[in-house]
This record gives sequence, structure tokens and C-alpha cells, in this order.
Amino acid sequence: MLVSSSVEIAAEPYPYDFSPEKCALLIIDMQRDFLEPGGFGEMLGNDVAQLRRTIEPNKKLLAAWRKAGLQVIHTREGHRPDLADLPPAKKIRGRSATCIGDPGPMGRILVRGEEGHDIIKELYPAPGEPVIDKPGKGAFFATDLHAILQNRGITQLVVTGVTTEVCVNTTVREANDRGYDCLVPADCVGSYFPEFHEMGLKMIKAQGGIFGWVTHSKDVLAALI
Ligand code: C5J
Repeated sequence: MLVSSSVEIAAEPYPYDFSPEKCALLIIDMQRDFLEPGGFGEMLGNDVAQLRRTIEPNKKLLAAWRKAGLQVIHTREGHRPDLADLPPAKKIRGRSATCIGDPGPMGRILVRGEEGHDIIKELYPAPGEPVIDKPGKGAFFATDLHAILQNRGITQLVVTGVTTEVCVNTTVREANDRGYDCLVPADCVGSYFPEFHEMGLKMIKAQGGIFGWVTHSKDVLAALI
């Protein structure tokens, strides 16, 4: 259990003033289709090991976060089964033979209710933890995330998940514009492309923390003990 109401976490570009009771752990899109061998991500030729290295650190952080009694929110990227919320531009982008809504290795790709759309078992949401189903890359677009955070008095977010440069970065930017202080543990976020991961983190912490702070999960864990 936490004893202090505010504690500094070592971070870049400077220490993060962590207020546990105002901070939620936001885990982005740790879905089977992105992370599991044989899923959609791998089918497109991506190296899922680049994402799977984030599972263990996320597991440890999630366990400690739950033990401390703090708030956890999960997100999933995906669409209604009738695809009414799928912009045609998103469907055809990439010019892939198989695209969103088509049958894939684990059910229809990025469609809610399909196996591949679900969160990996290692980080499965516990009863009572909100799961935000988002049709876009950012977790605030067309969702009730902002309302949930406001209603719970949350002003700080520890953001983890995949991918660093797409859904994590977009969400951090959206959160920043809405007044949230975002802290990103580098080992708990991942990209299929190591260079995009590195640059994605640099973009967050550049210019005095233009979008937020970057840390390592061991420093967050130290603040939870
Ligand atoms: C996420 C994607 N979650 N890369 N989606 O980053 O399409």
C-alpha cells in the first residue's frame, strides 16, 4: 500500500511528480492480433517479438498497480461488426489484400467480439477495470475516456502498450491537449520498428517534455512500494 500522496519518479526530461490517487494506468491495445504469433500483425510480415518484449514489464507494472489499489483502464482498437464506424479511407489504406473487417487468422480483423480483437491473456482486464473500445488510433477520439477520467478525478496517466509511434503516441498527444500529464515507461511500449520506437519516445520528451515524460518501469515500481 502507498504511504505518500506525492512522489518524484526519475524521468526525462525531468522528474515526474506522481500523485497516485490522481493517476491511472492506461494500457493501449495489447490485443491478440497485434501481439500473438499467427495474428494479423505477423500476417502482414511484422516481427511480433518487438511487441512481445513489453508483456513481462507490463505484467509486473499492472500487478503492482492493482496491489496499490490504483485505477487501470484498457483500450482496444477495433470496429463495430457492421463496420459503420470504419472510415472508408482507413479500410483501404495500405492497399493490403486483407484489410479491416475481412476474415483473418483470429476472426474478422479488428472487429469487436472477434478473438484477435481481444486483449492478450497475460494482461486481461480484471472485473471493474474499464475497457475503452476505440475506432481510431487515439484513445480519446469517439470514446468516453475523457468523461471516465474526469469523473474519477484523474489528471495523470501512465501510458503503456502498443505501438509506440501510432496508438501510444496519438493517445499521449490527445491527452496532453486535454491537460493530462503523461508518463511513458519505455520498456512497456513497443513498435514493430525499433527506429520508430526510439523516435516516438524522443518526440514525447523533446523540448522540455512537449507531450510528456519518459521513464522506465523500474522507476514507476519503486514509487509504488
Ligand atoms: C496501434 C496500429 N495500436 N498500429 N495500432 O498502434 O495500427
